Amino acid sequence: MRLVDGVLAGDRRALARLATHVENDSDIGRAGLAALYPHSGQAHVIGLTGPPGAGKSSLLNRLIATFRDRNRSVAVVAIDPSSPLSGGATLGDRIRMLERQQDPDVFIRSMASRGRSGGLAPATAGVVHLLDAAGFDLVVVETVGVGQEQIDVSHLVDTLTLVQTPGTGDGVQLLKAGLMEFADIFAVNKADQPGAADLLRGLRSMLHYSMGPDGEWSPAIVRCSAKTGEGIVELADQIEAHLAFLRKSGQREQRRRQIARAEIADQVNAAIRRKLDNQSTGHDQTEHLIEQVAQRHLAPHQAVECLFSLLNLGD
Ligand SMILES: Nc1nc2c(ncn2[C@@H]2O[C@H](COP(=O)(O)OP(=O)(O)OP(=O)(O)O)[C@@H](O)[C@H]2O)c(=O)[nH]1
Ligand SMILES: [Mg+2]
Repeated sequence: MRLVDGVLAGDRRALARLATHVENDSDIGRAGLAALYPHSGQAHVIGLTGPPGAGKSSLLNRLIATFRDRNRSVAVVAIDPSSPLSGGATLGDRIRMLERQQDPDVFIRSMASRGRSGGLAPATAGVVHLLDAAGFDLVVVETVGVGQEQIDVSHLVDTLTLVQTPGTGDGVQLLKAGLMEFADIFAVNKADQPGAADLLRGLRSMLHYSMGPDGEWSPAIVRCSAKTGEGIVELADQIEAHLAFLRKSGQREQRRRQIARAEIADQVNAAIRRKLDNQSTGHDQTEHLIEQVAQRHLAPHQAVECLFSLLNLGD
C-alpha cells in the first residue's frame, strides 16, 4: 500500500494521512495498521498524564527540546478532552509545541477523546503503533486526567509519568485513586511556585509506604518547572533510566504482554459492540435481553450466552 510505504520511508504526510484513517477506523486504516504493526515495537512509549493545567504540554515542549539535543526523534499524541477544561492559557503552549513540527524528527498529533469514559480516544493505541512503526525513538501520549484515564493509559505505555503541581493537595487523592502503583515517575511541576517542598515531602512519604520488593523499580520523584527549565534534564534522564531498567530486568517483555492483553480485551469489546450495532435486529434483541435480566427471567451470564449465540460468537 502506498501510504504504508510512505510511512516506512519517513514521509510525514503519508503518516498524517494514515493516522487519520486509523482514527476513523477505516478499511485503509486497518489494512495499514496490519501491515505496519510488525514494524512497531522499537519506540519507547511514554505516558504523560496529570490534572488539567498541570503543565503537561509545557513540560513536553521542554522535554522535546532535551531529547532532540540527545538526537532522539519524538512523536506526540495529545488527547484533547472533548470539552475544554482548563481554558485558553493552554493554547499558547500547544502552539509553541506545534512550532516544533518544522523539525522532521518531531511529529505532533492531537486526538479528541470523544468523551469516552476512559479518557483515551478509542484509536489511541493504533496511532501509537503507527508512530512507533514510523521509526520515532520516543512516542509520548499526553492525557488529561485524575483517575481511571491514567490507569487506562498505563495499559498502553512503557513508562508512565504523572505530573503534579503544588497547591492541588498533598498526594492523598493519588493514593485514593490507586494511582501510586501505576506511576513510574512523578514530576512535581511548577516548582517555581510555593508549596513544592510540601508536595515533594508528601509524595516521598507515601512512596516510602508503598515501596515494592527489591528488584522493582522505585518510582522517581523529580522536582521541575517548565517555566524556568529546572529539573527537565533530570526528568529526561529518569525517563531513559526507566527504559533501561525495564530492559535489564526483563520487565519490558512482561509489560508488552500486559499491553497486548489489554489491547485484545479492548478490541474484543469494540468488536462485539460493532457487531451489535451493525445487526439490524441486534439492538432490539439486546434490549429484550436487558429486560429479561431486569425482570429476573434470565441471569446476567445467561443473557451473555444468548447474546454470543445471536452473534455467532458462542463456544
Ligand atoms: N509558574 C509556572 N507555570 C507553568 C509551569 N508549567 C506550566 N505552566 C503554566 O500552566 C498553564 C497550563 O500549562 P499547560 O502546559 O497547558 O498544562 P497542561 O497540563 O498541558 O494543560 P491541559 O492539557 O489543558 O490539561 C499555562 O499557563 C502554563 O504557562 C511551571 O512550571 N511554572
Ligand atoms: Mg496540554
